[in-house]
This record gives sequence, C-alpha cells and structure tokens, in this order.
Amino acid sequence: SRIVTVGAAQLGPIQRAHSRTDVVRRLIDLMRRARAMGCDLVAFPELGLTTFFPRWWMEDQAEVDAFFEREMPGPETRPLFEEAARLGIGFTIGYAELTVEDGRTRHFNTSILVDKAGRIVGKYRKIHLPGHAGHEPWRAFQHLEKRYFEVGNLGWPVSRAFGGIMGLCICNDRRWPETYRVMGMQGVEMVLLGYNTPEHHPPAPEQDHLAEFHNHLSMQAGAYQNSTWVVGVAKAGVEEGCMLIGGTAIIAPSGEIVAKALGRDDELIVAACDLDHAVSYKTTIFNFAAHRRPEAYGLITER
Ligand code: ING
Repeated sequence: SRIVTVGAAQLGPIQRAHSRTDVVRRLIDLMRRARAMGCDLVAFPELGLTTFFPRWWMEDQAEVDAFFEREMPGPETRPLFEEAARLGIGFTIGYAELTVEDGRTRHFNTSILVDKAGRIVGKYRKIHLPGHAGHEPWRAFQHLEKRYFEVGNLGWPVSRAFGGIMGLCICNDRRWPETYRVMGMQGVEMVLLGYNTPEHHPPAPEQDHLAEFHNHLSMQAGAYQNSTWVVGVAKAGVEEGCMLIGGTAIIAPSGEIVAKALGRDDELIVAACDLDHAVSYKTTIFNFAAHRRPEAYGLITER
C-alpha cells in the first residue's frame, strides 16, 4: 500500500474586508492541525486567499487586479510556504493569478501543488469557466469568471509527488467528465480540487435544493469512472451575503465518500488514502487499454 494522509481544509467565508494576512493566519492554523493529525498534504479551496470577487460587476481593472496575486509566494503568502516547509507538509491552494506571458498581462483562476520542501510541483489554470461575461443585473449576484479570467492554457497535467500521480482541477471542472478522463488517461491516482459554489443558481433556482447532491454526484462519478481518489474542498458559508455550499469530501476510487465536512465554516477532515486502492479498478472494470473504444468517441472532442 501507498498511504497518503490527506487533510481537506474547508474554509468558511472570506469577506471582502479580510486581508490576505488574516486569511493566511487561518490557513496556517488549519495546516498545523493537519500536520498534528499526521497529514502529508493539506488541500485548500479555490480562490483561497480572497472573497469570491466574480460575484460583483467591476469596471475598474485596478479594483479587479487587487484580488490577484502577482507572484506566488508573495509577501503575504510566503509565511504559508515557510510554515509548510517547517512542518514538512505539502499543500494545494487556489488563487487568482496575474502574470505577464508573451508580452501581455494574463489573468487565470489558478491552483498549485506544493511539496513538503515548499517547492511548486504542479500548477493548473481553470479551463471550465462558468457563468457569464456581461453585466446581468437581474441576478441576485453575478458570476463573472468569464469576464475576469482567461481559459486556462496548461491542460490538465499530472505530477509525480507524494508517492503517486497527483492531478489538479478547479470547481466547475469537477462537473465535466472530460476533466477527470484527461487526467485518468495520464494514470492519475488523486485529484485535488477546490470550489466556491453558491447554493443559489440564478438561471435555474429549481436546481438549488440539489446543490449539495450535484456536488458529491459529480466528484463520486469522476472518482469511480477514472479509478482515482478525489479530494474536493469548499470555501463555504455566507460570503458578502451569498451562501456558498460546504460538502468538502474525500472520495475513494470506489466512489465512496470516506470523509465529509459537516458545517460551513473552517473545518478540517482527514483520511489515510491508500493510492493502491485504485489498482483493483484500474486493472479490471476500468482497464482503459483493454476496454476503451476511442474510435467510437470522436464526437466528444467536436464543438
Ligand atoms: N462555481 C460554481 C460551480 O460550478 C456554479 C458555478 C454555481 C455552477 C451554481 C452551478 C450552480 O460549482 C464555480 N466557481 O465554478
């Protein structure tokens, strides 16, 4: 067996007034608790340093860019990296990435995987950007990821770390089977993802009561159908008047939920995840080499 003891560190709300320093203090507390429980790795949510700012229509780019990190680690996040290295624990965290590439300024919804020595060994930029790009004042709140972020340009890479093959994705990605399959084709054994999911979905309020169900359904299906562990970590609770679901969970390759958060505030759940648990599925029912028929799958890559 190859045990990776994982902490899924759900965050309660981050209000607009909370500084990065305020948030890093909460992250370090959760990281220390995870280490004390024997974790090799602790996973934090999507946009884990700020409030979910795509809920607002903003026209001043400087106001928007204030939610982004220009370097990682930067001055306010370096203490998190230093504490992780001191404790000997790895972590994932999501953040808004502002960078200059090919001579132009780029904005991504990004997540990184950091090893026990504090090195960034994996990086992902969100590909499935939900919501809308224009101002839609009929909504109780906006969901403007298509306005503030570019589509990720790194694909879904996997990293060899923590004794296995680790993958990253972010929030809406978890609802799309293609996300897991692209990583499954690379032999992924654990997918780490964060999410900020409003309970209310203005275009389809009739779905709201199923928000928690659809959250687990998506991740359990992805785990089972690709024989991989899935660790899904929420930023939860009432952020600036908007209720975000919790439901942080650690899911086995069997599709079973092995640990689940109970509330909607800062909450740590831990599980000893045996990466070899996936072998039984990868070598039988989901033996891709033996059973997949890619010649029949062309349509799923069409527009
Ligand atoms: N959040 C949501 C998610 O996919 C959303 C978007 C909200 C979809 C409500 C459906 C209903 O979980 C992010 N950040 O992708």
